[in-house]
Amino acid sequence: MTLPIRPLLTRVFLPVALAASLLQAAPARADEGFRNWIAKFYPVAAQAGITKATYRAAFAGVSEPDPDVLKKAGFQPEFHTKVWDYMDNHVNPYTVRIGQQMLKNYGPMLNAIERHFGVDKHILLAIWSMESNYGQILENEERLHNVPRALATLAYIDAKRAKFARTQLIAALKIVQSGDIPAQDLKGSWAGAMGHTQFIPTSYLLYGFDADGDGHRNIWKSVPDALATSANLLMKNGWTPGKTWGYEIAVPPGGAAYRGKTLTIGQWAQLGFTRPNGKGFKNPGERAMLKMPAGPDGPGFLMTKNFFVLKKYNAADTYALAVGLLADEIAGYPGMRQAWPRPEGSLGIKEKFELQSRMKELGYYSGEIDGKFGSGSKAAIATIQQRLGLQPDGEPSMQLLNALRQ
Ligand SMILES: [Ca+2]
Repeated sequence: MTLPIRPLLTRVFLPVALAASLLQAAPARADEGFRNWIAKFYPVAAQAGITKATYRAAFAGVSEPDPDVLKKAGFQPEFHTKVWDYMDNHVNPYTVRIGQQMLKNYGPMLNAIERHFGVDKHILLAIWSMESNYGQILENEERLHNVPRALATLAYIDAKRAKFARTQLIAALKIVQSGDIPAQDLKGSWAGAMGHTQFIPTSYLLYGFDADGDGHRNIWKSVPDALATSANLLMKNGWTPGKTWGYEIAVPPGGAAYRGKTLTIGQWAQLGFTRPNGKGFKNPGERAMLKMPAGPDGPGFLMTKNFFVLKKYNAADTYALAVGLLADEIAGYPGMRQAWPRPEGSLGIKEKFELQSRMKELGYYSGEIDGKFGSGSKAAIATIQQRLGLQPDGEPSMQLLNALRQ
């Protein structure tokens, strides 16, 4: 499956422009409306047991909607990216190397969490990487939002997300009231995902876990608390200890017709599905679903129960697959054997690292060399494309890399 791609301009700049024009249209009235919204929401919060003192603390100094939330509502990157680009962004030499470093740094703690919850520590490291780049995004103050303000903004301006935002806001207020974290430290993404493992407030209330024993469930500052909270979520949603998430498989001719079907591993083997690493299957009685995330011409995977537990974290197949593949590589297994069906002229992961290094050498790019093409890399590419007289779509390509090699 090739996920729908929209041109960069509508993806990034249009919502910004729209949001900006909305703000410019009537800033004073918008602020007043927002303050009224906060005042009117208090009785709803009070019904959920939120005290006036908690409410005041949560909204101290908040008088305007969060402008960044206005910009970002309406833009969800995961749904606009091709599967191989998504995998490159998340499963690459950088994320594997840092994961293995963290495995060393936090070895005893990870072993303790794995023993307590029965959840594979490499899976927890992969989730940590996926969610916050091993905590790195938490160091970027610009990306951290006051969670009650962000959620109130969403509830106020975004009709589609209002129900979600109101529910999360109540949960966020309960977190403030619990004393686990001071109100001014309740930071998260524009949509309320918080801490090292990016829990939304309702999930935090369900699964938050104090692993370092200081009496607080602190997923913002405590790596043990954050990873134990993820392990708790997976355990409570049915993670089977000691089992994998699935297997990469070579699909026999005609096998793609079975996409989405669930059979036992033994039945798949009888149909001619094999492991590209040449190993046999364990657990022939285990049931598994055939997934081919890049379509009938791409590699296949047999997904076992734990894959579907990973989807409790994020419902996208590509997310759960990236967690599984990254966990395997952090654990020291070789990566995928089969190639994604990339169109001719597009870049593989090695070329992406090279392109970033060259852009950095030439002064177009100042970010991390991580193979990840986020907005910084894409803006740099568009600038170079413009200089070279190419279509400035911001997409990395062989044409661009060759131009920079000269
Ligand atoms: Ca703690």
